Formats: sequence, structure tokens, C-alpha cells
Amino acid sequence: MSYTAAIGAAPAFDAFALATRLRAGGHATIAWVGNPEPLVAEAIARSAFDAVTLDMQHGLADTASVMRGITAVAGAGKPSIVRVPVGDFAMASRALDFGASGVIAPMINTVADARAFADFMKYPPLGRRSWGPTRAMTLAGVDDAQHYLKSANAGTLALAMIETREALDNLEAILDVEGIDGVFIGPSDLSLTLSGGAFVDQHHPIIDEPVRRVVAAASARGKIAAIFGGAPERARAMRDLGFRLVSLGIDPAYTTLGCDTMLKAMG
Ligand code: 3PY
Ligand code: MG
Repeated sequence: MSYTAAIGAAPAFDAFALATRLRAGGHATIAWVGNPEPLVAEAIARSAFDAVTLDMQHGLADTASVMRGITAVAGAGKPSIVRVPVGDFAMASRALDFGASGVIAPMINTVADARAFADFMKYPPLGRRSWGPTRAMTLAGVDDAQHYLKSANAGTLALAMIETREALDNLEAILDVEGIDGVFIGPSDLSLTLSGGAFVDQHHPIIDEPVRRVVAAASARGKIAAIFGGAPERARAMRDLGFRLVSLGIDPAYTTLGCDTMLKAMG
């Protein structure tokens, strides 16, 4: 095992590869980063993660750090996904314009929420995204606007978070919204809302049946089932259950575990 942050040549960045892989039935394991410093996101992108999520909802990322973070992650050859704050669909469009390969929108509870999100994520005829992907095209090495226009709707991912009872009630209808590419379970909020505020526990059996239902409903429609995976055993179990996109851990844990591993190895 090497303990140096060895930096080899980064593979070429393909902004649309993640969507292509997931739509073809492939899997991806994604990092979850709340630290706003782009160099942290870049270091994580240089590990074996398939993509890096920059979290603007509960993480510390802001507009400038997301713009720089996407660039830093792309420099390591990896795609970025941005989780926007609740209801901030204008930021979803901006994240795509900055070069993100996907956006996770929290608290999508109704068809109207899902429709609004898809409208900001997709160009006509699927949605109403406004034109202006100058930075995204630069990062992707695309200099032909028509090519970007033709590739962007299928090449970027609109992932609607399912994390309330209301969202579960509307699950199939949300999945059926054109322009929604998949659903992303937030297990903490799901446990919080299903228990009526009694507890928050990502692993609680109260979410077991909904979790299975989400996989089945997404798969039946050829859409992507995704989930916040957390600990390695849980993330592996979720992948085995049929989730194609699973997050693993969060950045403070990556740092602490790295420190503990190195100190233990030294003895
Ligand atoms: C949740 O578990 O509620 C999430 O949003 C994951 O960050
Ligand atoms: Mg949540």
C-alpha cells in the first residue's frame, strides 16, 4: 500500500460517461464531499471513486466552490454531481453550466416538484433549461454547440431525492416525469419523516420496505435507483439490492480513517 498521494496522469475527462454507464445498467460508487475547498474534492477524485458529489444542501459548498470543485475533479478525470439546496433549481442549471454531470435535488415530494426540477435540468423538448453552457463545453472539450445540445439531455443526470412519506406516496408518478433520470433515497430524512420525528437512523428497518419499493419502481421504468450508502457494509448491501448509484462515506470520515490507518500501520 502506498501512503503517498502519488499523482499519475489523469485520464481524459468525459462529462457524459457517468450517465452513459448508468443508463446501460452499470454501477457507480460516489464520494460525498461537504468541504468547500476544491483541493479536497480533487484529492478524493484521485482515489478509485467513480464520481464526486459536492454537497450544497448540508455540506459547506457554495456557488464559487462548486464551480472550482467541478474543475478540480475534472482535472482528475472524474465527473462531479452537485446536490443543490432544497428547491434551488436555478442552481441545478448553474451546476450543469459549470460542467456537473448530474444534480441531486433534495425533498422532491410531488410531481410538481419533479417537473420543476426537470425543467431546469433539460433542454427542450424535455424541459426548459436556458442555453449558456460555455464553461461546461470548455471542460468537456466540446466546441460545437449543436453537439453539446444533442448530448446534454441524455448525458447529464437529474436525480430526485425521495426522503418523505409524501414522496413515497408519489413515487411512481415522480419516476414517470419525463426528464427525471432517477431517484435518490435520503435514508436519514426518510427515517425521520416515516417515524414522525421519533428518530433519525439511516439503517432502521422502518425504511427497508420503501427502499425495496424504490429499486423495483425505478427498475421497472428503466430509471436509475440511487441511495446515500454511508458505511461500507451498508453501501455494499444497497448495491447488492439493485441500486446502481451508491454513495460511500463522507469526507470527514475519509480524512479521519486515513489518519487512523496510517497511525495504526506505523504502530
Ligand atoms: C438523507 O439521508 O436524508 C440525506 O439527505 C443524505 O445526505
Ligand atoms: Mg436528506
